[in-house]
Amino acid sequence: MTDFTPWPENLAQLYRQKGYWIDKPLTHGLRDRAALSPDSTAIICGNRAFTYAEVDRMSDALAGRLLAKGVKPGDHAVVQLPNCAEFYITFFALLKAGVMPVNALFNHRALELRSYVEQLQPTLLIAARTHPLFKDDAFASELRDIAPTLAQVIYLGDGDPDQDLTAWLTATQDAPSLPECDPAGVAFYQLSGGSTGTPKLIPRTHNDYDYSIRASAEICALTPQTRFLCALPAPHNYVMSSPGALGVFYAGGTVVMADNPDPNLCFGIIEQHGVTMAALVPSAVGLWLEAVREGTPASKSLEVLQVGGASFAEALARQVPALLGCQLQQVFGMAEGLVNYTRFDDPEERIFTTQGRPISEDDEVRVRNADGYDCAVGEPGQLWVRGPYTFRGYFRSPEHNKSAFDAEGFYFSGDLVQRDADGYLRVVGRVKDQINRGGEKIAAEEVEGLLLRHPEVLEAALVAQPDDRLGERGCAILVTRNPLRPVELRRHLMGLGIAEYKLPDKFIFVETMPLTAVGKINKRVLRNTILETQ
Ligand code: AMP
Ligand code: DBH
Repeated sequence: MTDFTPWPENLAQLYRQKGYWIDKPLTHGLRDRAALSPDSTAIICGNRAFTYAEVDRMSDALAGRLLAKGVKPGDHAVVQLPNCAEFYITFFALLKAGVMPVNALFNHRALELRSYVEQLQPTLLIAARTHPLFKDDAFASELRDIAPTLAQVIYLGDGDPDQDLTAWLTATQDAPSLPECDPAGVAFYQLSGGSTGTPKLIPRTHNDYDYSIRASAEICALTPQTRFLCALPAPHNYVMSSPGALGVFYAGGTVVMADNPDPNLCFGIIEQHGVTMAALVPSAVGLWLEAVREGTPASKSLEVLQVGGASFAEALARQVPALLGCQLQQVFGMAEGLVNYTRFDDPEERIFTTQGRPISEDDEVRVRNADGYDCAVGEPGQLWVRGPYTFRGYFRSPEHNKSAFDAEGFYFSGDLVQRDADGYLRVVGRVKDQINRGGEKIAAEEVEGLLLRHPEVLEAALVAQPDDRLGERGCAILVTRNPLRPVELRRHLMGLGIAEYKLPDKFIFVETMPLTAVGKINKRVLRNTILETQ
């Protein structure tokens, strides 16, 4: 079972030749900025501000102390922090120490964390005392049973300086000696929205991720004057790298943190800190537009609003410049790699009606019909892609990799797209068994598996139901032995430790499931008949 599937040598060579892969550690942007403009503000987090020099020094300190405590280059870490400056400082520290983290979302619960710990067998866990699972030490001990390797646990907000993250960030010595980095190797694991029973991990290398960040920073015209609002969960690939916080650090700008995208919170932060750019999912844009319609003045400083993560209705897209007084940029990306942007000099029509075109001229995008043949321009088909920052295999998932990739290493994202003559894509549907709930992805199979663990549940299917606010919501359709109440099923799922956003919004009970010719539950029929009538 491979941890990481490398690109074939001929392509790796091409990517270096073209200057995409520059064989530098992913921390080089921060290092360069700390040298060039040490006193510029890198992060604003509540009433705290951190300069580039401070972020660099604090991440050095943490890296040095971790290594001194026996954490080794090549080790894995599981990190779960809220949206705060420490999230980035910790990320840089781990990369500097050669430790490969996965950054769990803050709304992940026991089930997700157990899975990451089980898969990665980390030596290090960094979590927050404000998270319900980490109020005391019980869950960390449970995780130690799953991964006996887990020797070091540090908490944000712990009373004991020996295990308090903030204390570990304070330099006690001069710059520590740090290990050499292999830029062709894995930097960290990104989370996949997934469509299978267990959450899949995506190995991202220094070279590939760094390229996507540099190129994104250029496409999005970031400068040291950029003030970027990070109001989506910080570990999300979108706000990390498209161009996200890492793009902003590379360009020497400022990342302004917000807990969530609520306009009541964000409009004030934007005003206070002169935010110039924000990244949102469509459901949040809906709330921002509504706030302005109801009389809240739009921000004067905001120049660009990025929208991505889920389908964005054209009617809403058209309202963005008029109501929010800024440019719209549509972003269609995936933690697995490929990212598309509309460009600032595109005609408005294109910005309103497409999800952009790929970052790189060497992103090889194929739109294929169900038989595997290339589609004509404009014809909807399956999106397959390979390129300089699209991964080549999930972490230790040989079976799944067989179906996710073709023989030439093209990755099938599960999206249905239309491509125009200029390479601009429009996302028109999906074949993966996933619910996109306001940008939060839910793998149907995972929730179905958990529902089936209830003794009264005989059959279970999770399907997407259109929703005005979220775009889609999850609807569980069930055959049960005896009548059950939704509250019992919710309690059952929460008892298994599932993240709350994965809970079905609705439960429907049926006598029998419609089946396909081969005897699988026919979700198309469920969607078209049962949901239509509810
Ligand atoms: P993930 O696997 O969690 O990184 O999610 C990536 C998926 O989100 C893509 O494969 C799409 O299904 C969806 N997605 C991302 N951006 C957009 C967008 N702008 N429009 C429609 N779907 C999107
Ligand atoms: O939804 C996503 O995963 C996503 C959206 C926009 C993404 O990973 C990205 C940009 O990089």
